[in-house]
Amino acid sequence: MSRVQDLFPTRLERKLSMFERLDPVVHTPEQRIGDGPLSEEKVREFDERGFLFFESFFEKDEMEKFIEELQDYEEDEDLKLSEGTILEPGKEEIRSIFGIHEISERFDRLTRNPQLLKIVQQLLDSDVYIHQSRINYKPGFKGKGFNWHSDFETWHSEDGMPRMRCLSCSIVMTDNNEFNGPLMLIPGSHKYFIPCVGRTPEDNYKESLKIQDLGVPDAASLTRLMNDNAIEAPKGPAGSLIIFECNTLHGSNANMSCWPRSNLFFVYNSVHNTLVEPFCGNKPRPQFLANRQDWGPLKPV
Ligand code: 6CS
Ligand code: FE
Repeated sequence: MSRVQDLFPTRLERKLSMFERLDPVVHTPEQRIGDGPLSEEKVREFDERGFLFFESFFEKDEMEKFIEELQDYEEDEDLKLSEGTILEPGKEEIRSIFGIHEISERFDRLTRNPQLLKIVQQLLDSDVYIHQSRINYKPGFKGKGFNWHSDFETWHSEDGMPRMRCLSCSIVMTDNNEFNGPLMLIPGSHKYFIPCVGRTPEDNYKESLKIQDLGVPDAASLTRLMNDNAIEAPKGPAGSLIIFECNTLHGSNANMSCWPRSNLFFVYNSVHNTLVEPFCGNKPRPQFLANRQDWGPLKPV
C-alpha cells in the first residue's frame, strides 16, 4: 500500500534541524482574506503571529451554564473512570476531558457557533470538522502544566494529519490571570516545523496526556524562537477566546493559585486535510483523541 509522503519527519532517532513550514498559515487567497468576520488586519496578524486573542468574545454570563455543567462532571465518578478523562498525577482531580462535544449537547452546539465557524472558515478557506475537543480543568493548586509543544507535531505523527490546515479555538471558561497557569504561546513559532527525537511507544497517549516527554522541541530551538519573538500569555475573563494555529508552540505552567484555569479547546480541521495512517507507524489513537468517524462539514446552529 502506497503511503502518503511524510513531509514532517519527527519522533526520530537523530535530531533534524527545524525547517520552514511548507503550508500557508492563512489558506484563503489574498484577494478574499477580508471575506469573513475578521478584518484584513486581524487575518494578517494571525498569519504573522500564529494566534489571535479576543477578550470577552462571549459574555461572561453566557459561560455560566457551561461552568455549571463542568462542575457536575467533576462530581461524576463514572465520567472520571472513562478512558477519555485524564486525571492529574495524584489521581484525584480531573486534568482533561476529551470528546466533550460528544458528551454534551451544549458543548456540541458551541462547536457550531455561527461566528466561530465563519472565522475558522475564513482562515482555513474550507469547510471544517472537529478533529478533537477537550476541556483542560487545571484546578487550583493541583493543576499541573503542559510542556512546550506543537499540536501539529503530535497530530501528524500520532494521528496521521497530513498538512497544516487546522487550528484550535480555546474558550476561556474561568478567568485566566497571570497566577493560574494561562496558555503561553511563542509568536511566529508556527512558521517552523521542529522535528523531535524519540520513538513513539504504542499507547503513548496514556502518558503524554499527563506529562508530555515526546514531541517536546529541543531547548536550542525553543531558545532561538523565544529570543526572536518572546512569549505571550493572553489573559482575560471567562468568555475570552484564543485562536491558535495547529503548529504554534504553546505550553502552560502549573496552577499555583486557588482559582481554576479551565479552558475549552475545539480543534477544527479542514475537510481537505483528513487523517491518514499515523506517520509514527503506530496504530491509530482512540476516537476521543482523533476523530476518524465523522468528517462531515460542520453546519452552523
Ligand atoms: O495529544 C494530543 O492530542 C494533546 N496533547 C497536547 C499537549 N495538546 C494537544 C492535544 O490536546
Ligand atoms: Fe497542545
